Amino acid sequence: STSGERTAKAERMFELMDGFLKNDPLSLQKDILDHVEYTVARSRFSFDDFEAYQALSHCIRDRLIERWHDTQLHFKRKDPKRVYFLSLEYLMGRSLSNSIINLGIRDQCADALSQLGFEFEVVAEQEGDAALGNGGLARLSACQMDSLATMDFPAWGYGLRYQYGLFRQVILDGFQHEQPDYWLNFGNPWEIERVHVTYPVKFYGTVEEEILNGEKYKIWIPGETIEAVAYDNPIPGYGTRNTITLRLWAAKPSNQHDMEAYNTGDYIDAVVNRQRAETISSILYPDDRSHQGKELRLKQQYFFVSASLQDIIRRFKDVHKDFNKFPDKVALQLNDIHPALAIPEVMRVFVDEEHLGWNKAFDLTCKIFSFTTHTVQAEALEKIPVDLLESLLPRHLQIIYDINSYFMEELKKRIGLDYNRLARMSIVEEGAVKSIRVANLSLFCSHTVNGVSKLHSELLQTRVFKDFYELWPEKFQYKTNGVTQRRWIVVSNPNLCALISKWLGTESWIRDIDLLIGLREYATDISLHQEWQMVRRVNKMRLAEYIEATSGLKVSLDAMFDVQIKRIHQYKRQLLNILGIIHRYDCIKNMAKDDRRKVVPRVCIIGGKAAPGYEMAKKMIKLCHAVAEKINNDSDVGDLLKLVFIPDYNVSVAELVIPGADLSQHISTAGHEASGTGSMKFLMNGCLLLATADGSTVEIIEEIGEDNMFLFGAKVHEVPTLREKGSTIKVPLQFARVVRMVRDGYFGFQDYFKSLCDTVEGNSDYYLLGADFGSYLEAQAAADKAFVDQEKWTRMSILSTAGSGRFSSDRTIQDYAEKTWGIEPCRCPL
Ligand code: F58
Repeated sequence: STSGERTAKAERMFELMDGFLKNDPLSLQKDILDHVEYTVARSRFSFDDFEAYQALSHCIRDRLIERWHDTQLHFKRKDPKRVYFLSLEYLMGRSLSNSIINLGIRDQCADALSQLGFEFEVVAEQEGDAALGNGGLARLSACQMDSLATMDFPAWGYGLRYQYGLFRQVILDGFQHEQPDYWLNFGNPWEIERVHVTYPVKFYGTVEEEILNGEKYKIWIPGETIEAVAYDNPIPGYGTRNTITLRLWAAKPSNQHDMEAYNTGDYIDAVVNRQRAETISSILYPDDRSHQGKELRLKQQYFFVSASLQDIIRRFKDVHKDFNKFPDKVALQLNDIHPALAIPEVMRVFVDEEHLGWNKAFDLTCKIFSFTTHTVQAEALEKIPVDLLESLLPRHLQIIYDINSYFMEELKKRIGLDYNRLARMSIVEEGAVKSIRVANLSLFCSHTVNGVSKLHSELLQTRVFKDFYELWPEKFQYKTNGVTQRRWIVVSNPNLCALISKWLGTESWIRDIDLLIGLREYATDISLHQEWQMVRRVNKMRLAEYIEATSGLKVSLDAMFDVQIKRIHQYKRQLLNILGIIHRYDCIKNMAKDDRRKVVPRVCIIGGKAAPGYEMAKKMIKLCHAVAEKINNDSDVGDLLKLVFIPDYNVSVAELVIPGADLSQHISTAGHEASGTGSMKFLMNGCLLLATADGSTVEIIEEIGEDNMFLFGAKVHEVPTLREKGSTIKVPLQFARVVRMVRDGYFGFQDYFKSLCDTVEGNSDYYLLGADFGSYLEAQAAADKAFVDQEKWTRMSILSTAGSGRFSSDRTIQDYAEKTWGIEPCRCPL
């Protein structure tokens, strides 16, 4: 069309546009009712809470889309350097409340609903969790997306759109059972399907050579092609118009028809085969330890990496003619080593498709990648069997070999012919099963490797990646994790949020967390104390109601609510907690009746999922139930001690439990928790911590001081010596006694618990439960003592919140932006 026609068309478009969607309660009501009729297809005269949730979500979605379009257009015009965050896991939880709060229209929505006869909280409860991840790493990604949007960074998240999220945990007779989480059953208003944003992803096949203009090139002739379809999830920032994209890929059968199959007449088989393609993005692996050598897992990794890179390179090429500026425009962040196939894939595209030549391609590659590791366990570092890689991605294996030869040459220049060390550092591991060490590949090809806490980084430098650190110390950084205060205070603890804003005289801390420190000034103010206690009690009430609804158990609000919620792991030592509870029970039983009056009442709350194949973790869950059964039904004990296992722990459950906790436990054996982020959420909410000096706790101590928490246990440097001592360590008598109670069948299931008891006795006590038991009990006693003094407890609680600013993901992201990615804010004008 001519330019005159185009202008006329644009003018007409403007005429037809009503302006932006309005956010006053009346406009919202109209929009909700429209969505009830036209999206949900119900009558505006009769719809229920769930339908109200659907309609409201669509209203919010419309508003998100407006801002998202503006933001994307703004980024396009400005063409800033962008960060692309590659992660196989995101634990987003619910989106409605979070979006409404970030859009700044919480009160308007609540008003609109209430005039229609609905209650906001009840409507928000209708939403299910998006649980596309396992634990800490995945929730961290979600917090970081929120911070990236809020701080106006030009960022994209990429991941997989699993059809089955993390399994639902069902407890039957005290045992964990896993049920599939088919979370898309009721539709997902928070995603936008981009039917036209699709890329072919190839697998299998052979590598051949071709000659082009006298040069030899490798070409990969794939054996299978699967289509990746984009689903965009807009992520709104708080206090800004910026709304960024989390793009998740779903696998669909490719449109390239296999004529052969159709011609032979086996139509049904051909269609069924195509349908199988979808399995690639169907299931999240529920193991949060390691995944080794599974073909489907490898396919998932490559599928999402390949689609994301095609998308990223296409976006770059829309604007730039050659690749010289690639590192100035693109930062690729590998969230752990699971997306590390991005490295050989970028090399393949540069060398085989863009014909940049090996040296230039490698130079560019090394400038764009950074990675963050989330573990201390060397055994969690992924290895890919060469056989598997060779069949699935033959060209990538060649590229990795080429990178490794170059790496070995470089190494020899630095360290000479130290063959042991060369073998240790090599990307290719020889041995019974020849395999690729993904961590070594990532270390060599990334410009930066980050740990997730100061202590974690020290362990990486001195143990896990020592060889690499000695040669390339400049690559090593750390960014202590953080969590977003938007979700973990504003959404989940609205009363505390209002109280903080009242005393600080501003809501600015929601964007500028450093202001929280201002609460320190009022830590001894009696009127703040009263209001603080009131807020905490209301939260405890909410939690007590939930406990009663899920387990039938009535708990006293005067008791200390003592919580440990996280994935179940031996190193996280839920068993230490349970043995401590048995000890407490035993003490109460053996006390004279009169003395029982001195006991500080407790409600012990444990929650978490065990990986389906993790036997010891499953036994801990059963033990918790067996002990609870005994204690909760013992009339000698009454309200002095209760034990509750909260089933199906997830993000939404955490939002309810954390604000209601008085004390929370973070009790991993020192040197095992890379960071830990649960502790940060509790800290923000004024819950006191009972913890070992592990992961980020070390830095929490720096912020709030040892006096404001209950610290115990062996320090990192003491752990190796204690392990060497093994059974010669003097273990407290009480420890032997409680383990014996379990062994002797005091809680039933004697045979079943035997192997669990074996893991904590004598030389087998790898996680040092026995060695730490004495100081654990002392810390518990100190917590009891402090709890009786409510003034002291409240002061400690206020100081915890006041000191939590350093643990906001806003600070983490600011650090990444400056020190690792080299990106700057790009704020969309209002
Ligand atoms: C967790 N790792 C760390 N890994 O355990 C925790 O200390 C840290 O705070 C958190 O990351 C965030 O940095 C973690 O969650 C996994 O879930 C992996 C999933 C895939 C396989 C290997 C473990």
